[in-house]
Amino acid sequence: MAIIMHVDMDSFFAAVEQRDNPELRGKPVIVGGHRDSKRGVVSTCSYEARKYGVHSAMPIAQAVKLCPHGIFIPGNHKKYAAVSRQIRSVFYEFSPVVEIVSIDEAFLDMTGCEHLYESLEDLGRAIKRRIFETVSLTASVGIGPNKFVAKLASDYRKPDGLVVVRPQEVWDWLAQFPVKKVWGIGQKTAEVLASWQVYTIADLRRCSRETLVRQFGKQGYTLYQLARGIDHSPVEPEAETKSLGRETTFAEDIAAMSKLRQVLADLTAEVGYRLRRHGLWARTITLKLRYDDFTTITRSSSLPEPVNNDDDIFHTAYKLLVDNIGQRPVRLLGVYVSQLTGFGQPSLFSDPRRERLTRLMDELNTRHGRPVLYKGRQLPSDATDR
Ligand code: TTP
Ligand code: MG
Repeated sequence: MAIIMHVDMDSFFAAVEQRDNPELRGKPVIVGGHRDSKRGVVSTCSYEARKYGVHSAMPIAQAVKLCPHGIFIPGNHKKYAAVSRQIRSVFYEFSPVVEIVSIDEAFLDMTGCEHLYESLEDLGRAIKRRIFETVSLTASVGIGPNKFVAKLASDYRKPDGLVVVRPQEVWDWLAQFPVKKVWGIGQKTAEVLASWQVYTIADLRRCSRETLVRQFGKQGYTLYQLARGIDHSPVEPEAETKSLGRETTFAEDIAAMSKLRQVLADLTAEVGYRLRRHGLWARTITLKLRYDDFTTITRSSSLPEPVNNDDDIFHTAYKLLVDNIGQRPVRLLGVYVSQLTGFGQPSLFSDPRRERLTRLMDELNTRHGRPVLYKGRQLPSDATDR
């Protein structure tokens, strides 16, 4: 039986601020912008601020209304990234199989290591203690037979929580949760389920597999399994990433090169961002094309040096596109990168300003949890006239 641990830091950015400024401790601290910031959004806030209804992704202006006496801080992403690296090094003390999910969160596959600890509770206490010794911050830990259960468990007693769910407890424990907590259930799916009077995981178990598949397709089957606590998804360690990529199927086939170029720019921006987030460089760029008659081709180009800059990936992929497009409309376009290494360097010829710009874009996009800055080539070609 697998043993999966999920670790998630408590109110991460805000906790770092409270750690470094003792006068902020016990106070409602809101990170994301100054209180007069017109366009800022809340990155996170201390648990003291959550009592007032403030939460991540809320406009700062709204947070000011809910919590007028809050302490508003723009935040220091560089510092949080440095703390994140320290926490990661603790994860690797416990297991080599670590999947970094975000700046403050990871899954650790602990299968086979349980005998090193008196109990699973002991294991959880040990990692919490090591994290606290290393960065003086609290984390919440969930331990269960799979990723889905472990993640719910770490969230269950936040902050400073430790929850162990044993295989024989999974069925009863899961029943209470609202369906929104199930991976892949967003607003839309939740609305369909609500129209069936399905609100909790216990309710969801009353839906037959056939009903769920008919309504939601392949995802319906996943829901059926997750409702029963079944999740075989592996913990995917960083170093084993062999390739990554992104593809998109168009609602209508596209023939216009200008439109394909723009889509390609979007795809490469996302692939580049993911590469850099994982600290990886790629030697090989692959373009995938599916034509209107469903013939699919992939064409690759290997570079003399590993790259992870959007521009390098884009120019290589764009050349492949130009060389292979032919006359037929395109149904699917994809970009993949492979031959990944954990180290590389900006090429000798690259412009340091470009590297700085990339870092700035990544930082902003990470802070907002979605792309907020674009390159010109990602805009529709008619938008450049406006
Ligand atoms: P989370 O783990 O989602 O939140 P948290 O650690 O602040 O609080 P919790 O105790 O509930 O885990 O995200 C980690 C950090 O990522 C968070 O401190 C700030 C950043 N973040 C954003 O910048 N924007 C967002 O919308 C979210 C959700 C997080
Ligand atoms: Mg967190």
